[in-house]
Amino acid sequence: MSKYLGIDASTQSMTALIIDVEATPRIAVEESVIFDEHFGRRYGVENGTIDLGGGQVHAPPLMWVEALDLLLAKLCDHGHDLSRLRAVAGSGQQHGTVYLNQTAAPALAGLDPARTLAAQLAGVFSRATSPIWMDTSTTAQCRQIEAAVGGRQVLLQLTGNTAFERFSGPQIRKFSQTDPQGYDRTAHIGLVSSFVASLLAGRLVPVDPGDGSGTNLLDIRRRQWSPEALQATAPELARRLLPITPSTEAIGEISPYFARRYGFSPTCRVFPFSGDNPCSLIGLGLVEPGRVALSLGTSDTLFACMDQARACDSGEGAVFCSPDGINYMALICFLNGSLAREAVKDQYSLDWEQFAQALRDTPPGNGGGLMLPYFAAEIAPHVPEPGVVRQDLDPADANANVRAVIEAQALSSRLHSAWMDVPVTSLSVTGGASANEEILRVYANVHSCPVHRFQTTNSAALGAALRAWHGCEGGESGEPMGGWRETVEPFTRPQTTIQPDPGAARVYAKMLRAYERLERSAIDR
Ligand code: XUL
Repeated sequence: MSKYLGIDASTQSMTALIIDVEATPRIAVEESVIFDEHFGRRYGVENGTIDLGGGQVHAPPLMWVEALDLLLAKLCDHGHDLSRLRAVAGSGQQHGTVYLNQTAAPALAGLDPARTLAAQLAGVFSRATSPIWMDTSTTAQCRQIEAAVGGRQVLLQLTGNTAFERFSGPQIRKFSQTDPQGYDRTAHIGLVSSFVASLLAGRLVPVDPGDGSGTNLLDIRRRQWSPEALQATAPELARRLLPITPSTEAIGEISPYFARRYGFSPTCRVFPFSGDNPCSLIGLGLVEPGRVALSLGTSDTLFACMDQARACDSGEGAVFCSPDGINYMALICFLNGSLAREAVKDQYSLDWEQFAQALRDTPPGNGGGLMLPYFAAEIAPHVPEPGVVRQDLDPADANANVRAVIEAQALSSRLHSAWMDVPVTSLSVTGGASANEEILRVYANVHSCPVHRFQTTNSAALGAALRAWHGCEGGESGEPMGGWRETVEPFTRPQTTIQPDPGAARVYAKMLRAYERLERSAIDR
């Protein structure tokens, strides 16, 4: 058996990617389920999420359950033989928490292949909706947790991160405070990643250090839950969290439900799921310190591989464990990613081709026109309330506004990644918007470096599939027989490279300061 499956449970969709390593290693299959298309009305989601107001953004975990059945049924309908899969691993949107009652474990263990997952699992949740990474409603809980561990610096040193609104710990604390009965009914708390892995394994699966480091609960150097952070977050949290499991070790075999219903081999192994960004780190081949990547998805993230957990003092950047089991990753997350691009596209009634044409028709620097694209509250820089700011930019000029939103995103990615202290000599790009070459040209010029694009824009699902392959190649001691470099190399050869234009790069070097001043004045205000 030479095929490996990666599943990415992201904000707006669930994707399956199969690699075949039999002869020349290659991507054999990519298939997605878009949540709004299938579940929009029934679950009341828009862009895969439910806006509950006051900065609260949730998603229904039962929708993810249904999406998994649908995704696997689609693979079978399209003639893909799942019995050839040797192992599966996955990735999930980071930070989102899933709250399960005591019926979850027996329900997972007794799944009947004649019925859907959703029909059998609708009753396992102690909270109907899961707060996700776009939720900004927990500022009070962030400060309380920092104070309870002995201060912001103590939490930073311990977990690698200051408290962030979207991280799981502050979200769990808020739930325990605002719905104590619901919290009492909660027997287990998982992340999106560990929850989807639990469905596949037919039992509750622990969190891996990659995704665990996005909780404010993990001792980042020991790669274990931190008793102090758990204590500071919510009552009796330790008994609600399963112990952390290493990212590189299989957690068991696939549940008989999937073997009987979709034809998986009963010996197909399941590896822990990790976060989408940590899996993208692998899927883009960042398995040694020094290289930098950019993901243009629902959120935009810029990240780098590091050999040490170097924390960000300003509280803007995050540090996670790499699921390679060795390294760490530095990450900066911009909430106004594709949602901001789409907002501008829709405001001027453009399609994506017209959006790209607008970039072709306008000059680098936009004649001095600037935009702060805070269509929603922003993570980096920390902007708690939405509000778009325009400077020397005519709101009626569609082309200039298109250029302004992309230039703002690219300039901001340069400004806010300085703390990583990793020289950006090239950018490996992924995510839906990386299909747009004009957008990438702006990034190449702003960062004054080549931008590489790869065979797939689904690097998180690819990274998950590569993790499954690498895990199966491990010897009995758990030591990988082939190194990570050999695993990722065949899949991470650039397909296109966009070189920077020196003239445009000079324009942006100047513009960066003007953008920084505008950003600062808006934040101070
Ligand atoms: C990273 C973050 C987002 C989510 C959604 O910290 O919040 O990138 O992982 O993809």
